[in-house]
Amino acid sequence: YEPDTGSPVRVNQVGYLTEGPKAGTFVTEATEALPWTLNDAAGAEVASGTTEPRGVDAISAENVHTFDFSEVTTEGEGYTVTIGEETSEPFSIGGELYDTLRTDALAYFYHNRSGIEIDADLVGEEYARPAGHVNVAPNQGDDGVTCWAQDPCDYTLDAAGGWYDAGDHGKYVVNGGIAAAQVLSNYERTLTTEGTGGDELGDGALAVPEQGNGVPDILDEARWQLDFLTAMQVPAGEELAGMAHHKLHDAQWTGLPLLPHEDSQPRELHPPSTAATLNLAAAAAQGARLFEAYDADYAAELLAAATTAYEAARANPDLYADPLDGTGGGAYSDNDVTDEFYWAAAELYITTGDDAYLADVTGSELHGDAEAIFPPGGFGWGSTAALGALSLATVDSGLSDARRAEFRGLVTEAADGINATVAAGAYGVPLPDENFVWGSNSQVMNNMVVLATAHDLTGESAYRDGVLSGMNYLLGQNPLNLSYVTGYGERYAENQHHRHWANQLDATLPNPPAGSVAGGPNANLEDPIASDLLEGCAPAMCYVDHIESYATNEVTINWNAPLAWLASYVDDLGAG
Ligand code: 9MR
Repeated sequence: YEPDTGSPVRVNQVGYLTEGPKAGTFVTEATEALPWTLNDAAGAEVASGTTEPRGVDAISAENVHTFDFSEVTTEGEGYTVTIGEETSEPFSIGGELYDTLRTDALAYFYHNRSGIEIDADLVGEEYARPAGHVNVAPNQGDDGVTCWAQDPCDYTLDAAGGWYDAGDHGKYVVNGGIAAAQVLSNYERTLTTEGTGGDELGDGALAVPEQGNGVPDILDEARWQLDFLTAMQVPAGEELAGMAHHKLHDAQWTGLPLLPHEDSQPRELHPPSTAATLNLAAAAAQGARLFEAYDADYAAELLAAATTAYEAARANPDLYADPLDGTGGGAYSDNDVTDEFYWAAAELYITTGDDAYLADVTGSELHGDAEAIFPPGGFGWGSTAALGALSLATVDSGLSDARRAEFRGLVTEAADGINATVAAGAYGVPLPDENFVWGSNSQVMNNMVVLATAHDLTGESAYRDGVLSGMNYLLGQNPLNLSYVTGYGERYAENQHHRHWANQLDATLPNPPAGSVAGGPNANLEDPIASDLLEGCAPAMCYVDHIESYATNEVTINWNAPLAWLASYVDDLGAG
């Protein structure tokens, strides 16, 4: 298998912000510097320079050069870069490059809602579908879901609603919680950062059924998931009351293609876990403070769920999900919950001002350890402390100035480390070479969130530049010359692993909608297609745009959530 990598001149195929850095990569055998030209849409040369040879690049195992045309600030479309006989894909220079990405990346969540009809008026005929898992045959509903036969309970839960995790129809609390939190943070950033906000995420901004209810649409979207998360709690009076069931999914993996309402498998709750419980506590605590202004009763319900969950987790601090419980749904097992405790305590402290929660943060073995809180390979569902530190650094709370400065210092220290990684590689990826794992694009994006937050906090342009370098990588300046975001760029991923965005298998079904980000290169080749086709691949080339390659090409809520956060950030930059 030889991937079609097109032109060796690699650029961000969407484009470059007028006021930002502008760099690309060229794949060549040549070792000496080469002349490049930037051409406008009519083919006229508007700038020129010489490349910088960078040697053999570790993530592609190819000899590469870089080029930089940051000095060009003339806005336009259809620019190309030419080096010798080779010409890049066309791209724009402008300020308004990311306004549609902001809403497209968020639309992903409505598309993947469970328990509600997806309305053609909101998404178009192609993507409309009946409600999934609401107890209409052949579905079994999530409104009366029973416990797994291997770990029975004597209650059922009404856990209808929420977002489907990914290409599968499972609903998981661990990554469901971080996804909800990052959607909430996308909104919360508009409250804490100057030059953001306006109506871009407000009521009427998104294609959701709650438009016009007086609540910002992004909060309506988050609520759909928060309601599911809180519904996963073990009822009062039961053993483990207040703990959250780890996940809910089909008894067996379902095949592709399959629309949610056509799934006939039994749905089952899997045992509670400390990680899920703390994830719920953190997300619900954050939701409580953001809903306060719109629905105080709901905010109180969320806070009650969060505090109950936190107490339950303290009483059951080591209930780990079974790593072997991976039939019909992913395991999401995690045997270290110090980071979840840190995150939940941080969010509860910000929302309540109760010093006992702050003491849990500062008493954590993670406290002050930038590398443990912000692992260089990026935070994620198994490493959530960063979310707490980012909130403590950015959101107004009862913290003293000195304490606040400590958390800000953690963020900038982490961001400096990430920027060193950006500078070291010819593709400017904010991810160490050894971290091209399952969902690598989300690791890249979460590192970009750290950089962007450092920029929000300090105004230092180097942090902004690191984010934009990551954007370039995601949108085409990479060893595959491919944009990982559907509908963005000239050559983009469009066969992501998904049960009903399955056009590759059934021409009557759609491709993923614009704004869906693929998991990305995974050097561990953890699915049959990847191991068949990609053996021996260099890390950033271990990817195939094939629907069956779930380990390189899936989509999930916890990957689109940072994409949407970043889309807001870069869209705000362009407007500024
Ligand atoms: O995102 C998860 C990744 O970090 C793990 O390495 C992988 C294997 O355990 O599972 C990923 O999560 C998948 C989940 O288990 C099932 N739904 C799809 C998720 C994304 O591929």
